[in-house]
Amino acid sequence: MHKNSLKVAVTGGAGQIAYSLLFRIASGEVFGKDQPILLHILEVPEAFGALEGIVMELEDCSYPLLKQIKIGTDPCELFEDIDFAILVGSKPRGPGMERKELLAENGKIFVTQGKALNSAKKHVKVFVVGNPCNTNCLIAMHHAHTIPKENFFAMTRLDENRARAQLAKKAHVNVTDIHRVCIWGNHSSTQVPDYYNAKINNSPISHIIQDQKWLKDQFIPLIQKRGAQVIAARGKSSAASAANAIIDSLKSLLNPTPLQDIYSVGIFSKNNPYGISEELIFSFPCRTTLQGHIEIVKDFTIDKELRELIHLTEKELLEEKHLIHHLL
Ligand code: NAX
Repeated sequence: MHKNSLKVAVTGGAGQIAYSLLFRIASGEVFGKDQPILLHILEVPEAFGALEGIVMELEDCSYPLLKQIKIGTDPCELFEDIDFAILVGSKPRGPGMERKELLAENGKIFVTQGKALNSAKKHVKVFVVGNPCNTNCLIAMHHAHTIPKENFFAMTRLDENRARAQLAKKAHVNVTDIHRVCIWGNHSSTQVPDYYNAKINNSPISHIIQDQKWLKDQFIPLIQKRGAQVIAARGKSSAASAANAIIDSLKSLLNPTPLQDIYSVGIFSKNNPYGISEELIFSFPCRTTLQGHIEIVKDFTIDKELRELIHLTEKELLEEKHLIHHLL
């Protein structure tokens, strides 16, 4: 039964991102209109009631490709034999909680889930969204001994999409005219949204956007602080745009990248061509080849200014790694 179905696990199923994400996955938007899907949704016991309501809604959509929904609280059970793991669930920062505590608390989740991933299919792709996503991804990767390290990814696509949108708005062009926008490093306020290498059609951004002051002084902090601005305005963190970025990321990982473009994703930094410390999950410009291989794009120019910014985000990731070293 369901022989050719894809098993897709999503954690944090009763959370706000999942509420936008699950329905789009079930509709066939990511894996194709002929691809049957089995959804495995993980939650903590306290949120199980709400999750049952979401399962009812998924059923009520009557999606032809959604063949089965399995819910549970045990990752070992839900990750068995899966093809994709989308790890969204994690704890929000509590009142007065220090970053170190948040890292340790969420880190523990990814130790357990990393170990549970050993029962997934060996080709499983693991996409981590729950924050701090780069370091959580590193922890999960470390504990999933049976899964190749290159199958682990952390999401920086929402930051890339934000950067594309703001550049398009400033240049009065469509977002589809903007290419090669990379987010380097950590999904945090030290991330480096790179306009130096970005293009509007085939021209460097700085040839089209004449306002150099805006590019230099406003664009980068605008993107770095966009998440905080959404929280300030909405009272909640980005959810629909985050789910949209997950969908975009999965499509990019699965399909050949157009020649003139790249996408940003946190990926294992071993043997990277930019001299970044190895053994991190670091966001680079990436592409998927025609053969389905995911590789770091090598031809980005890193001038002194960009190098300094990249160094700061790399330093932060090394500090995060140090703070959770007991979990590795
Ligand atoms: P919510 O708090 O709405 O949902 C999180 C859900 O995860 C809750 O239902 C909770 O019960 C569940 N959960 C907690 N521990 C779990 C565990 N061990 N196993 C399974 N489920 C568990 O948060 P939401 O807004 O959906 O955000 C989820 C995560 O995404 C957060 O960590 C958030 O910081 C992160 N984000 C990451 C982004 C990125 O670009 N990488 C952007 C959006 C978002 O901020």
